[in-house]
Amino acid sequence: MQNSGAEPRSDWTRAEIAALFDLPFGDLMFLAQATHRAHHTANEVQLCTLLSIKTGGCPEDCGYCSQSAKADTALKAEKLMDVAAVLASAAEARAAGSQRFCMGAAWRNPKDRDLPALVEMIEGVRALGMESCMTLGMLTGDQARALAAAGLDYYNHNIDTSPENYGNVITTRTFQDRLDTLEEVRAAGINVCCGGIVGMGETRDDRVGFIHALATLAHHPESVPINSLIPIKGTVLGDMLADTPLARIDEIEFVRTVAAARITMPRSMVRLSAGRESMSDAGQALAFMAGANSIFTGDRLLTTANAGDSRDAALFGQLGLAPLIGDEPMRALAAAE
Ligand code: SAM
Ligand code: DTB
Ligand code: SF4
Repeated sequence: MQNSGAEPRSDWTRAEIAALFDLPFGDLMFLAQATHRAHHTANEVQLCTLLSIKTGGCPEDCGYCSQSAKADTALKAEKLMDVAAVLASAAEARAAGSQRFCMGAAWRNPKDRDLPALVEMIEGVRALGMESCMTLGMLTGDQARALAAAGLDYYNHNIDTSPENYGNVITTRTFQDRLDTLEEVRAAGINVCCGGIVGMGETRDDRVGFIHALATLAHHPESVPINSLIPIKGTVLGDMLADTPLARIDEIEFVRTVAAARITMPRSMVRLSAGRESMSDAGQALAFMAGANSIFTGDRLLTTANAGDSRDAALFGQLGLAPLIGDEPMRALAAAE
């Protein structure tokens, strides 16, 4: 196992990752916990909050997403929110203890004319003492540099699944398009948040390929969100899984994926992301034991319900988990209050 001083490996083979998935569950959890404790403070979980700053009407055809114009959902397309409303929502999230504010837009890519408002949002979130994160679709190098200059801390851009399965989920862009934007984000000096979804009817081998693609990036993403598909009526995958409920992923297999992310990307924050609302408390507890150390808080994700603060507070109490207070400015703010 790697110790916290060594550079994390980027030379994982698919066979090695498949072997992790194949371990007896107890052995996999033991390895994941040991890795977790060598690199992170045990029992601390980072709290992040999401806001959809531009909802619906997206030209991409991601099979899981309620916001695709191709999905037959009741969601109506909205315009980019006002800066003041976004910052009011960020202040609320901060008051509820959240450390990071993640702003998501249903775009294939932002237009340059949107940048001034996005810059104000980033500056405003940072002025509240929170980390800023955005997910806006594909970026050009110039756009990434403009967001970096505004102080954007993280950019979320998921690879979602294995390279082989990508075309079964999304046809309006390629896996390589995703990697290109990730490179622009990294080159601009913004921290990378990149993960994906399990439970889309993919194979175990696809889950291995998904973790392999992340763990072999030259520089591991600082944040790795692992989403469990929320099957939304009117989306391709939501409707497909409604017809074949047995295709839904079981919690143990989900937890194996979290553990594989933890072991192969030891320094990254692994986020137990979408899907917590329908997960059992025991399933979430196993995911934390497998090395997940970040969640989305609050009642909503982007367009769907989240577990909610009161259920989370009860679970944290039951499991002895505490919110992670991240960097020095956040610690100073917390101490001053
Ligand atoms: N439009 C931007 C993009 O796709 O890069 C950002 C927003 S998009 C909603 C962010 C991520 O949310 C997706 O990459 C996917 O991993 C996750 N997501 C979207 N719908 C989901 C669902 N129904 N269940 C689980 N995860 C979902
Ligand atoms: C990520 O990996 N998960 C978040 C965030 N990045 C942007 C989004 C989850 C969305 C779940 C479905 C919805 O609420 O529309
Ligand atoms: Fe658009 Fe993002 Fe939804 Fe895909 S996941 S349809 S890019 S909002």
